[in-house]
Amino acid sequence: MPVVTIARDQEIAVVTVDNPPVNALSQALRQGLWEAVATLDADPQVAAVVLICAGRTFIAGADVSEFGKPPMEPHLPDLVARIEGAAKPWIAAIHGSALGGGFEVAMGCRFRVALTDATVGLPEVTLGIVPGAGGTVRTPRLAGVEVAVDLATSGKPLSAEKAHNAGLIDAVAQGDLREAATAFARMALAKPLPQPVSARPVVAPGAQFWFEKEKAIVKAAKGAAAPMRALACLRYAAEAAFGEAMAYERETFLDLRGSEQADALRHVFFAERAAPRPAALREVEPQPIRSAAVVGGGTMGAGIIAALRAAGLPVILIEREDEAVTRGLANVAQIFDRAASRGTMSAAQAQALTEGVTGSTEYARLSKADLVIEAVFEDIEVKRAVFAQLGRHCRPDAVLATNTSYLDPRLIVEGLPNPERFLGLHFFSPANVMKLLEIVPVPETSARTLSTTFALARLLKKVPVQAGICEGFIGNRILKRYRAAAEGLVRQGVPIAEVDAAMRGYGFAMGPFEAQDLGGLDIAFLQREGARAAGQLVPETLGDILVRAGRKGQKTGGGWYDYTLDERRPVPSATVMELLCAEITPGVELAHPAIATALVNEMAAEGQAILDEGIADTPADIDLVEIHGYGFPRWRGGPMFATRARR
Ligand code: T1G
Repeated sequence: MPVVTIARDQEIAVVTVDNPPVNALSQALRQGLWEAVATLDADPQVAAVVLICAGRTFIAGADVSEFGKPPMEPHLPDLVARIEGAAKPWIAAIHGSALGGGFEVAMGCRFRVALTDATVGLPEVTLGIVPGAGGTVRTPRLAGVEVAVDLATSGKPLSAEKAHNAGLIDAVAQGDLREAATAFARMALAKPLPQPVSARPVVAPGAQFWFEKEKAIVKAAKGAAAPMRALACLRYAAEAAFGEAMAYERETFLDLRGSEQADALRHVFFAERAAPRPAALREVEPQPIRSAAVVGGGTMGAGIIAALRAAGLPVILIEREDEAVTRGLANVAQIFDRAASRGTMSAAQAQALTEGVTGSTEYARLSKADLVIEAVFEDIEVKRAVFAQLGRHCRPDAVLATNTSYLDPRLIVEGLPNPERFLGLHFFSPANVMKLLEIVPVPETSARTLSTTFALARLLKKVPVQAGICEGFIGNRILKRYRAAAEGLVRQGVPIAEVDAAMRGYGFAMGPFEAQDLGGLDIAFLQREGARAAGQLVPETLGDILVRAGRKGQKTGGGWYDYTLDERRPVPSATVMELLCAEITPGVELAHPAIATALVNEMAAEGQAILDEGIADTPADIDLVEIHGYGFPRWRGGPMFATRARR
């Protein structure tokens, strides 16, 4: 099957690209398009060319798997220039996503028509690179510098409607795209053609504009290099001639392509795409999930409900008493109301999502549910009582999951009829926002149940990682080691604020101590106290000393740091130093990079132990857990990737 085919609709030629799965710009595809330009230019019958794609999407970009190899002709910038310079105008007909090189090809076309549910964008910075075929040079000429800066430095795609308003596309179409684009072509031929994008003028903003963008981008990038490099390309594009700007962009692209950051981001790209479809489950058909229920309407339960609702599932909330039902429903409503007031959804959408949740105290209401997730208090007896009810009332094939983060799911499932339908589903707070989902099967869990929960993860747009059973599963087990190591540095005399600053410098949004102050020190404390009460030997941590002194974090006005009432800015605390002075032996002085290296090495060492014990399948799984559940900087690739040469 050739990747490029040509059909005719009278004077309009239709060039169809068919290179599954996402029509990535492989060498064969570039060659096919290269030849199509010559063929159609030479054909006197052809007045215009519609470029359309088969399958799920328009051209989704360069072929990421070719990035490690030497570039092969025809090079993409040359192909885009050739389409742009064709004797007949080309019209890009976009469905799915026109991303990166795909959008660059579309900008080589004289017009762009997109279906309503299509998106366009320049995601290169998310891969640690900049556009390599005119993205930063043509976008400002097409839609102005401001739009171009947002598109190329954020990497976020725009919906067809927004892209149309911004001037990135010429028309939004509904129904049959080929027909719409052909009709558009005929209409366009009746009028004088616009200039090719490269020939259009660009208005260069003043120095202040670039200064402000730089400031905002450095802050948002948290150490990622590509967004600033993209901004430099855009400035060049606004201030230099087209050809010079193209050369500068290409040079930047080739320089970044072989960088450590690009390597790390490609690793994450492929890990994220592999995670939702594990090879072992490829042949196992999931059960359909059309309705769900959540037991427990606290912060976690409400977040899970919000995630399920956002994926379109009707949800039943079960609580013990009527007041708790009311509180739980209010928690859910608040999540959607906040989203509406932030403008991420309309008030009508928020209302519809809220109304799709029904509350009840009757487990009998769950007789038809396809999936039930328990999110009640972390207490084994409370959880067992819930599953006793679920065992009585749910369909024998309904998937039943516990959202425990520390308890052993094997103890929770004891006595449940049809235990093959049971497993742990560990969401991360806030559950409607955080992408990580740890999937924790018990020995009885069937492949079908596992397959169904991976399908659920895809539906919820989560990043699923299967974890074996151990204390803390993958993520919290590494967190525990990370915190202990951070406390270890403090015991040796490294100031608390220096540890946090070092980890921020590494790319985390927060260091380990300020993060604990935000979340509260008491949860981990109570858990350690529980273990102590059960007779386990759990040494006193520095955090325990603070909690015993009433310092539980921001909510008590102080934890590792002091906080003033109206400010969340951490201030180093003399009280803390007094409380901890007996534990601290000053002496060690470490620069920020050395602190970060030491702590990341600890994370990776725990990750390696987790792999050795078979708790996680691959180093990439551990990297995904840290990136999507714990704020590990994506551009570092995760702790396993970042330390691969050292391990
Ligand atoms: N190259 C190679 N393989 C790709 C690919 C790509 N660009 N995009 C996706 N795949 C594979 C993916 O690994 C998976 O494989 C399958 O396609 C389906 O993907 C010069 C420098 C288009 C929105 O960053 O955002 O252009 O696991 O599961 O949910 O300036 O794929 O089946 O074997 O994600 O329907 C810029 C990335 C490149 C686009 C579709 N482009 N892709 O989502 O499917 S840089 C991107 C996506 C560039 C130029 C430069 C999504 C999608 P497998 P999927 P989906």
